[in-house]
Amino acid sequence: MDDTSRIEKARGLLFGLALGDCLGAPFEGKVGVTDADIVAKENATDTLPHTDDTALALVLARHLAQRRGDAREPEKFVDLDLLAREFADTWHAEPWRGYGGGVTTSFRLIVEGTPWREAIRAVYPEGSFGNGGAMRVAPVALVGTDSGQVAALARRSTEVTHAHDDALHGAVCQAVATHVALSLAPDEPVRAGDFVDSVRPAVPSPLWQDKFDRVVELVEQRADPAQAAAALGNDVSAPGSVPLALLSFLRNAGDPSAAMRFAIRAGGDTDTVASMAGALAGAHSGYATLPRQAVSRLEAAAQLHLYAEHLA
Ligand code: R7I
Ligand code: MG
Ligand code: MG
Repeated sequence: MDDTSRIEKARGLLFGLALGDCLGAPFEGKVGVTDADIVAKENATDTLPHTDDTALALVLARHLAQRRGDAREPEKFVDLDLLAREFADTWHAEPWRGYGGGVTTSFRLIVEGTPWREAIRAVYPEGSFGNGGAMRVAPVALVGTDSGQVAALARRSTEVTHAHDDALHGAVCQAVATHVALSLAPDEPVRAGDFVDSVRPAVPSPLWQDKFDRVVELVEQRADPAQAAAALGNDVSAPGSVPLALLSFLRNAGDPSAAMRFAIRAGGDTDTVASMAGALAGAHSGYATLPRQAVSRLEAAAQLHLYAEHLA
């Protein structure tokens, strides 16, 4: 891959992540959303404000852009104590961005001085299985050079807030899938079965393997958003949202806007599912394929450009 296409794909990944979040947020919990409702948001003229998903993805992108050490040494590249503090400080500065209930308590405790390992088990003693690790993880796909490195970075970036295995599996799934999407040429047809087979070894859990089987079946059946949500879930848990994002991308490969609309029409946790689908689709198809009118209105457009160049 040459430098131009690398930057184009890095921008696609980060802007896709933010755009899905911004377009999805107004539709959270709404039923009967149509393509036309979403296109109207794409074509409006006002600024597109983001939620916690983009806010924390920007923190992770900045952390990775500092390039402590080398991606082959994930323990240096992601500094757990520092990253926990950076996430908590970002929540503290703007707590109104729509954070989950569990992380809100952990972040408050961390800001007050509780060690993060203790703080993240205050609400859920087994650790949160929320999708908060997966929603922000995609930038690690830009710095890891193979699936193993990407998975290790994904786990480290997640474990400072989410200790539950399913939250970690969700983040690894989203990160490795994003890495695979980056590796495919934009004009190359995406075969769902092959794509999923590239992700499977990184997520060795029966629950997740079953979800992968269903994703491939739903692509073959040309499932609509309602069928997809019924089969895979559309909630704030990692297993109930990451597979739906993967399907939204695979059902609409080559068309990021369609992937995000599919995710939003599936309902439930629309900002997060559309954001994860947007990151996958943008990483595959590149920045130029995102709706121009909408990306220019993203609240964080300047930072997204900066980190895309740093991380590409
Ligand atoms: O995972 P997290 O950061 O939430 C991300 C979601 C995204 O949709 C964002 O857009 C934002 O809206 O929130 O935050 P957590 O608080 O760790 O988890 C989110 C939710 O998952 C919690 O508020 C709970 O409803 C649920 N949850 C659990 N419920 C019961 N038992 C997570 N873990 C558990 C659990 O162990
Ligand atoms: Mg959100
Ligand atoms: Mg959400």
